[in-house]
Amino acid sequence: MEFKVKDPGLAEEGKLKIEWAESRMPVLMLLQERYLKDKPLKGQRIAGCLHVTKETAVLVKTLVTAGAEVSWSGCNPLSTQDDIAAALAEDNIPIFAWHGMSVDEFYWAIDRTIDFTPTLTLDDGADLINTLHQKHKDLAKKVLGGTEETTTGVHRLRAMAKAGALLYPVIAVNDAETKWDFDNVYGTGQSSIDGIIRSTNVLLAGKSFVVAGYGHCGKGTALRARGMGAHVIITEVGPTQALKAVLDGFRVMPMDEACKVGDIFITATGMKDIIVKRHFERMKDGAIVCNTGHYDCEVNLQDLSAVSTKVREVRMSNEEYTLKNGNRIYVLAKGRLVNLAGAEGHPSEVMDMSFANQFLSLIRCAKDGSKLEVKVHDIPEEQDQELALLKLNTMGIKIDSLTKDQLQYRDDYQAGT
Ligand code: 3DD
Repeated sequence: MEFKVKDPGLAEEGKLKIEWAESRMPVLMLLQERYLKDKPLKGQRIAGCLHVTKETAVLVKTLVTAGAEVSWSGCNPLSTQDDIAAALAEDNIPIFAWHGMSVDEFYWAIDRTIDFTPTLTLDDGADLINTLHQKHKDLAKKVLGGTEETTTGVHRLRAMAKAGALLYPVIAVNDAETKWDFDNVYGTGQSSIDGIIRSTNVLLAGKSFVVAGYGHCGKGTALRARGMGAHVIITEVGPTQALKAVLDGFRVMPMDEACKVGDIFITATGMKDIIVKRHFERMKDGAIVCNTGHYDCEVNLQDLSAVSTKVREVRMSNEEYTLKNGNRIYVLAKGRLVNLAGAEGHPSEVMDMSFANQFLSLIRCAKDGSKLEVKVHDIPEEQDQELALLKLNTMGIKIDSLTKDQLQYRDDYQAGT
């Protein structure tokens, strides 16, 4: 079977959205052109496990343009845009992804991309790499290298490497500054609000908006919610993160207090059981609860079901739980990442740099994979600076540069007051 998507008839719609993304991803398009002739990925077979969105489609087309053969699955059962999947299938990409997959179907799709016997892997959350290592060790040993897109995935891979379980080198794309300091902050900030608004259309201004976790994603979401006039409350377990939130002007309190005052709750921690039974039982009637972390473990829906008498879908990606105490709580995107399961994910402009890092990292794996140490590698600092400069150029923004004299001064440790 060369592909499995929800409806191949959606391809035309998907193609238009992909064109839209291409027009707003100038860095990736520049790199596509730069490597068109040399085709550095020629002979490479790339298995990808990453949200199927219009931006991902541009990355897939870039990999193919650089000579790779590609097989693809989504990295979340609810984040696939079916029209994009149809467009990729029409472009003869072996893609196995549709919105609303079961967990079994999700792993069935990953297995299809492994059947493709990849030489490189591209992952978002490490489910592909983990499946390869758990179930196909023989194939994993033939992989030259891989890349990992997200914070949670990099954590998992660093733990695997520490346990000596990693079988090939992986590049932590998430840890590139031109990824985490843009995608995680500005991307998640905007796309999470987008997901909440598409699923509820509530007014954010004046609402008590509780953000669990003040990491890059939580910080970006808190900033955007404040910009929409919400009264933002932060919950945290990290003293320094909590202190930053206080000094950034946000109220900080434990979830046990925030649950009583919040109108809207969003988790962005990467940790499980952030909102649990005792919180649901003390929430206001009509509270809205969602998550923007990679996995759906942050909002404990088993706990919510245990204190509810009924559940019904009241609008797309929005389920109303009626509690035994008579209150109603609205859960968005079934507790999965609301920005992708409830909307279209981050805007193209910010995915432009995330995916430029993916592309350059896969080229590095193809070229040096066999020589790279089997561990989690960081992106070179020069790549970050080059991509940021490229991005500025595409925005028509010029910056200063140090003179020879200043460069000398910078490195002259004897220069004092
Ligand atoms: N992610 C968010 N928006 C996305 C989009 N438009 N296309 C593909 C993936 C997208 C997830 C990324 O933010 C990934 O970097 C992450 O999960 O950290």
